[in-house]
Amino acid sequence: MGLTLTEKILKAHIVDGEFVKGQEIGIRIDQTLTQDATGTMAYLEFEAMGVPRVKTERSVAYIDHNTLQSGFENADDHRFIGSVAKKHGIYFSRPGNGICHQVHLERFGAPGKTLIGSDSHTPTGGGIGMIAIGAGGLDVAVAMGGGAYYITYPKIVKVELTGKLSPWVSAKDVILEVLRWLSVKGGVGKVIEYCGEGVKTLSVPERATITNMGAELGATTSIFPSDETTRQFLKAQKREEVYVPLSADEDAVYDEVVEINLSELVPLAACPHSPDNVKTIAEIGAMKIDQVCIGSCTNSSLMDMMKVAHILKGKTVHPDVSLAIAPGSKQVLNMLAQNGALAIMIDAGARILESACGPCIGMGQSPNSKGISLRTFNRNFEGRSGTKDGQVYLVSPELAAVSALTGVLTDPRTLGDEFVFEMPSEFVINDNMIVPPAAEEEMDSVEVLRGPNIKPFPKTAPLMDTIDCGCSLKVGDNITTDHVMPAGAKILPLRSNIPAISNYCFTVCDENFPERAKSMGESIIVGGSNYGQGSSREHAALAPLYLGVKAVLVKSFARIHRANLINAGILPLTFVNENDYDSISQGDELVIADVRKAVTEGVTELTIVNKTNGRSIPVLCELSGRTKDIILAGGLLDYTRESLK
Ligand code: MIC
Ligand code: SF4
Repeated sequence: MGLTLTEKILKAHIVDGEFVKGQEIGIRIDQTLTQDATGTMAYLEFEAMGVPRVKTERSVAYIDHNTLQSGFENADDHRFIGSVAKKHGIYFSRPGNGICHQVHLERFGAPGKTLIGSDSHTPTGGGIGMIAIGAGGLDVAVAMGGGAYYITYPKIVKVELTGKLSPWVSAKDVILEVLRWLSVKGGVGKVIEYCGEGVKTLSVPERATITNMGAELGATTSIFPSDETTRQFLKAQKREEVYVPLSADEDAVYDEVVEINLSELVPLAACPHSPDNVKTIAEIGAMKIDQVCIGSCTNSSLMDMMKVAHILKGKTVHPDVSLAIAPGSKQVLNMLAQNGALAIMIDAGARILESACGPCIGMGQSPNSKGISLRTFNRNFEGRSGTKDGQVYLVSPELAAVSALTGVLTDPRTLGDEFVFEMPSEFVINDNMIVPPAAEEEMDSVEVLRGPNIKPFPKTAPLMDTIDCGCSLKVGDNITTDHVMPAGAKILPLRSNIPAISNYCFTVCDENFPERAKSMGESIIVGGSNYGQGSSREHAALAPLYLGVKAVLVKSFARIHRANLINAGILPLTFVNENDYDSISQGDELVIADVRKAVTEGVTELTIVNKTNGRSIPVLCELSGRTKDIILAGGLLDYTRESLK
């Protein structure tokens, strides 16, 4: 029986477990990446493990999220990451060099390799045939130390692409179509593998847009084959030597198959406030807009930017619209500067931002009250833009650019003749903003520079014998990590300071949660389905840990967040009967008797007694050998320390 591409790469990397769907497997990790908002914690954790030098083939630390220095905090964090990277064998991409996923694709990614990154959009690397997965910082720290990364052996979905995109229909519309079909939870436990004749019609940046935003499906990752297009891209990046051709076998067997005819796609938009709330432009109509933001790791390649410049050429941004453009990397920005496209954008009235995440993570450019903002980004969760009632629509760069000119949502197909962008045969290459690590013999003399904002990892404790405490919060379905641990210019500088950032935990849902949880001492959170979707930020588990949360009981979890809870030593539980969600209210007193004994014995069905109303609620506690030991130890850090003894 033939193999899928995913299976081929996983098979070449498996170090623990067996190839059985739904079971946990450990894979060897070739490359890691971190960004600054998750990186400080990841490197503090790495230091705590006591491994002197990373054991991966390549590890890179990027600065791209917290690039607004409105106080000493972010600047201190950058210095810490730069120095820790130098000491421990990690390449350091300096602020200004670009968004981690864009730069990694350009300069480091390689087909057939495994990559984990402390950022949920790490699957961007799937655009060149990598198995690239988003993970919590602690998982990345363990991988840097040479440890395996554990995933549930995924179901593999084949998306057979046929046809060819029509003029002005974009790769963004492909992934929006997939989101419309699968929804934000439809990808959980799955790898999305793209195949078929249509693949050949898509360039590497287009493929990367699709795999990047596969994160919004909740998928483990997404992947394209590595083919002649991949080779050309790597050659133009002067890295042809890492190219290997890779594809699924003809007779590979998939768990699900779906066909998308690219020729039939039309321009789409994800409406507020979810990436799967997808409608056609015709359905939405000519809505008046206030802001347009072009960039983010999904759509900031040279190709995207050149299309935008073509549309803006000789025109002026509509007087009622603010247009911001952030090219994805120094390479992209440099090439735009050299070929004149940057001047076209400036001339049209675009506000050019530095090559970083910027508005995507609420770092500036928040829309006006109730403002309608078209963004080429990947997430439009409520409040993420920094404006609580901002209305964010996710669209293609083409659609964004033409609408910035007209002031209303505009179908880019009205632009007429197709613009064909030829991928360059040589990109401008200058890696002077990537600092290599110190040589092994100089490592010891490198001093790690720590600012006062950097506080140690919160205290953990082994799993209690019995959990007996109140429900400090009850929330509904599709809670994102932006709800649990909001981002934005005010809160992001506290990413290295768990005690301080905890004061913002869940404040989007309930301002009083942090105080209440603290005063309760220990507590349980109750939620609905797809709990913890979105970002990989482990702060969404570390803040609850700091606030005394012992267990989270929900209808279902998003993958990375569940892993982060386990890593933090918080017990993840799911309802056996979803209707039991209604039998717990905020403030109820809950008991899980002899929980430590049950987990030790591998019991998967536990009972929670609601002392307030007398109900007994069956719950699932599905932990495998390794995750069970992590929970018993009080989290991955304690578990790793114990296993290193
Ligand atoms: C995001 O897009 O939400 C982020 C910011 O990149 C996060 C990481 C973080 O919270 O630092 C992600 O996607 O993992
Ligand atoms: Fe940065 Fe936005 Fe991409 Fe997250 S989704 S890595 S914040 S650009």
